[in-house]
Amino acid sequence: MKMIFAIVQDKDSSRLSAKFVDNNIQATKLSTTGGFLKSGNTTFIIGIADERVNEVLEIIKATSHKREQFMTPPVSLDNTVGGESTYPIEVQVGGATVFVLPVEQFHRF
Ligand code: 2BA
Repeated sequence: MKMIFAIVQDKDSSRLSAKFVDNNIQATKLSTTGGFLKSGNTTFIIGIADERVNEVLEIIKATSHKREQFMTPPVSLDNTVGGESTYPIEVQVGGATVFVLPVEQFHRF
């Protein structure tokens, strides 16, 4: 068995949830915050049999889209490096960031 953590954009999360239900894939959905953009994203936790990992990855891949997003870096208080004015920078987010981990034990009590 494997544990899949998939971090996706909020805009893709409803469609991905629906795909998991349609394909009988059990998942838990968490509201999370990206450390860099400090904006909301969604993390799915999926416990799945080894032989279904690729199926799950394909669904995540097909459902998660890359998007450009602008972020304004925080104003630097150190004016020795000329950081008193900041400009928005463009950042590419996604499709999905996915971790696949081995599961030592799985219990349902
Ligand atoms: P955020 O941390 O908000 O990052 C959003 C996007 O900003 C990233 O997209 C990346 O393109 C960019 N970015 C992140 N850190 C950067 C930096 N120090 N300098 C320049 N650009 C930077 P993604 O790579 O697609 O990541 C989307 C979200 O997935 C991340 O949101 C974070 O919540 C999660 N994530 C990505 N890599 C991770 C990792 N190694 N461990 C845990 N979570 C991760």
